[in-house]
This record gives sequence, C-alpha cells and structure tokens, in this order.
Amino acid sequence: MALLSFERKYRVPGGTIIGGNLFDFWIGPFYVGFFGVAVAFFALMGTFLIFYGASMGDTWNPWLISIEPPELSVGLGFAPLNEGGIWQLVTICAHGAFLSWALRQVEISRKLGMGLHIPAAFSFAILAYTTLVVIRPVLMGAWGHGFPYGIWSHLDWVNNVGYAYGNFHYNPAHMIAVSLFFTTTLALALHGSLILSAANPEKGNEMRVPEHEDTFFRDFIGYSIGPLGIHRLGLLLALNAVLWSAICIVISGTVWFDAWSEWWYWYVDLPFWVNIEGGING
Ligand code: UQ1
Repeated sequence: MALLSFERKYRVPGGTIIGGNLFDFWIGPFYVGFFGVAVAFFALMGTFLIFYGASMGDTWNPWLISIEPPELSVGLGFAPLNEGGIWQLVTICAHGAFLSWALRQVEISRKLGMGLHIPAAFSFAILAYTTLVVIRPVLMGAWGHGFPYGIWSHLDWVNNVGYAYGNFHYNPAHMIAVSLFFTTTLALALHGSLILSAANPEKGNEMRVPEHEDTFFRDFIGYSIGPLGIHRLGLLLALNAVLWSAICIVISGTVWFDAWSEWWYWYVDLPFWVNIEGGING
C-alpha cells in the first residue's frame, strides 16, 4: 500500500483520551488532538518565558542566555519572577509540553492499534529531566539544585556538580550508565550495518532475508538474537542508559555526599583484608 493511501485508510477517528472528537483532526501531516493543542500552548508559553527572561538578562548571545533557578535560600518556595520564578514557570511548561507530547503519542498509537512502546520509552526521557529539576531538588530541599536553562550554563552546571562529588567517573551508577550508552551504540551499529548489508546484496542478487541475518551471526559468534530480539535488546539497553543516568545523579547529594572515589572503600574495608598488616589500612 502506498504511503498516501495507507495514511488515508488509517486516519480514523477515535482513540482519543480527552476531548472526544473535538480536536480529533489533522493539520497537514500532523495529528492535533487535545494534547497537540496542549503541547502548542505549553511550548509557546515556555518559549515566551525564556525570551522574557533573556530580555531581563545582560546578553542576547544565544550561547550565553541563561534562565537561572532560584537561590538555594528560597528552598522549595515560589520565587519572584526575575529571581528564579521564570525558571519555575518554564519548568512547569516543560513538564506540560513533555507529558502532553507523550499522551499525544498514546493517542496516535491507539488510533493505529499499536502497542504503547513509544510513549513508554519517551517517558524515560521525561523521567530523566524530572529527576534533574524536580525529584533531586525536592529531595535536597531547594529548587536551586535544578540546572539552569542555558546552552553554556547547563554545561557549567554538569561540570560543577560532577566535581562537587570528586569525580563523577567514580560514581558506580554513572559507570553503569556510560557502559549502557556505549553498548547501545554497539547494538545499533551491529544492527544498522547488518540490515544495510542484507538490503544491499552483491549485484545480481535479490535482497537478503532475516534468515541470512540470523545465519551471519550464527556463523560469526554461534548465536543470533533474532530480528525481533535485537529491537528488544536495543530498547532495553537504551532505556537502562537513561534510567541509570537518572539514578547516578539522584543518589548524589541525597544518599551520598562525599567524593564518589570514597564510596569504593567498601571494597578496601571488606573483612578479608581490612586488618592485614602492611595493607592499605594497617
Ligand atoms: C542479531 O542476531 C539479529 O538477528 C538476526 C539482528 O537482527 C536483524 C541484529 O541486528 C543483530 C545485531 C544481531 C546480533 C546481536 C546479538 C546480541 C548476538
């Protein structure tokens, strides 16, 4: 079925969560729905607030514009607009837009009779953001622990927070997250190259089929995870990369306050060698 006739066949009413038929229409290629309207509202509002905040700052250099969270002394209260209040409103708008975006994915999935894997996956990205600007600041008792909304300033924030705990590379959850990011790229490189190799056979041959793909990996390493399995693995790796990133930051400053390198002394202090003469402790 050609794409245009497919779209005509599947552009069906229904599947909405809120709003019934009211917003159940398309603008050009884009499905609108109640959550499309909500996304537009929150995104425009947030963008306007960022420009308003920038207008009160001292630069229009897009690299340097920064919407700062409130001072730590504000705690978990509301701040005046130009003392972190804009950051608070932008954070609310961002959540409104991200959650509406996820729910619009749910509505489109329901229309098409598909699973909800896409909004479920996107929810992990939202969770990562929420961890940084809501969950961890709340656990630490001040909105000021959130990151500033600026291209350069958020990089400074990452740098400073990382070194506030010695060196983040010693954070065991960070180690797991980084390993998962690398493994995700490995999986996508293996998968992408395998699919392209099967789709681009030697001249004169027909396109290869999944059996060829399976056979390559069975010949190569004695195991094929299968054409469906590789996508399950990819999703599992990618979601865990995000999840462990959120874990590595949320434990810093809430359950662990020292340099992360100190954490590893649990190993040095194991009973087997803790009191060995001439050892690191004795
Ligand atoms: C694989 O086994 C497989 O099944 C045929 C794919 O699907 C097309 C893949 O893309 C990849 C990369 C593999 C190999 C992966 C592992 C974990 C053995």
